[in-house]
Amino acid sequence: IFNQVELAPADPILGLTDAFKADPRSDKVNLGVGIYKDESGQTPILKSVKLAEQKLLDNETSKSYLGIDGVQAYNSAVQTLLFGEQHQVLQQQRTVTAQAPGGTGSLRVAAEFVARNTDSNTIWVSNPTWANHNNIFQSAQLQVKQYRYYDAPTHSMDFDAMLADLATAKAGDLVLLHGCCHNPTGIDLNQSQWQTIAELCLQKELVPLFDFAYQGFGDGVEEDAQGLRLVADIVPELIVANSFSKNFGLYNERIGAVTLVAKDQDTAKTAFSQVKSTIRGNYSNPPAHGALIVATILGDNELRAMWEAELQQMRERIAQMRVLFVDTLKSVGVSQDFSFISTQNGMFSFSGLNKAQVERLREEFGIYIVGSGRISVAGMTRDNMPAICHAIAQVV
Ligand code: PLP
Ligand code: TYF
Repeated sequence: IFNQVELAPADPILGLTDAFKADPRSDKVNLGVGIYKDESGQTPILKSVKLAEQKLLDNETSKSYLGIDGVQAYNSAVQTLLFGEQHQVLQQQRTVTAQAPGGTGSLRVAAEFVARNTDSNTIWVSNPTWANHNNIFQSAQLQVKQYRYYDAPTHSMDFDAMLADLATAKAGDLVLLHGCCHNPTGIDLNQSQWQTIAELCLQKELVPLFDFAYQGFGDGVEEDAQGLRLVADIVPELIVANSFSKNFGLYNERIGAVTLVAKDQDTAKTAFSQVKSTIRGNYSNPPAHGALIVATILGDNELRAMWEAELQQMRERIAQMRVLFVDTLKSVGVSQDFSFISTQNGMFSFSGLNKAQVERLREEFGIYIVGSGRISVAGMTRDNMPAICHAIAQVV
């Protein structure tokens, strides 16, 4: 039967990493995949994570299975991180959370839960969005539609177009929203836009699905959750798929969670039974290590403060690289305006570089950028910045 199988296309981002690894040039730079690098170009284990792991290693007594929904202390820590201590959706006990393998696993569980248990079969995603969204949702039998989001000529959000497209959605449709640090554009909704989207969802009975993979990489842990919290104040039902790959640097531990907010406690409980059924049919129950790390850090004042400081350091380094990038481009004589990059959020910016320019950067200079022109600013350092900017000066 295997001879009937057709070759799958490579992931546009992870495929680029393979090409990067195979490149023999020693001065190559990977600005493709969204992985945080420190000033020396490494992706370090956070100190708070190492300390938590040591604690776990010293104290663990069993490797017995977790429950289907994972570590309880983790799930409640996730809820507090998402909504804050006081939010009505927690006080009214209409929020349920299951640990899941990374943001990707959380999105997949959420999508499959919806597809199998409700009349909803359509999800709206921004154009552009993270390439894997299509793949995940289609694998879960959802139909994917796009809403306009980005205005390329002005490097800014086209909010009117977003509203116009979502106005054509039908009751029960899901709307994927990036909680913060939109991937790939780095452009987020402001508070009044969040309010407008929340009211539209309420009025048209659309269900927001938040993909929250970068909490703390925009303005701060609490600040980045303002959009989610505001929407949760207004709509009766929503879903969150969050990830700790980036903000705890736990990429290969595969740790995230799927959270449902329902209109009341009973509905939440019943829905959760089906979320667990979905998990059972996929991987039965999640791996423990990542969840125990996160729960240990968030449950310990000292470790939590250490983590927040480390996260702040990552966030501030990226912000510095944005400014340095714009300044260095100017100083090497690039007249094209790239100033918009310094005001965007998170790891990514849409550079506006076209396919041919991206190709030349890779072939002639060993600088790897996603074909769309998306740059992972988190891969820039003071050391590689001059080479990056000189190369861009050659291709624009
Ligand atoms: N959603 C977005 C927007 C992302 O950029 C990523 C990146 O990895 C994910 C989800 C997936 O997260 P994870 O690696 O935890 O599966
Ligand atoms: O967008 C990125 O670069 C990150 C990492 O299939 C990533 O989100 C990229 C592709 C993929 C999984 C993770």
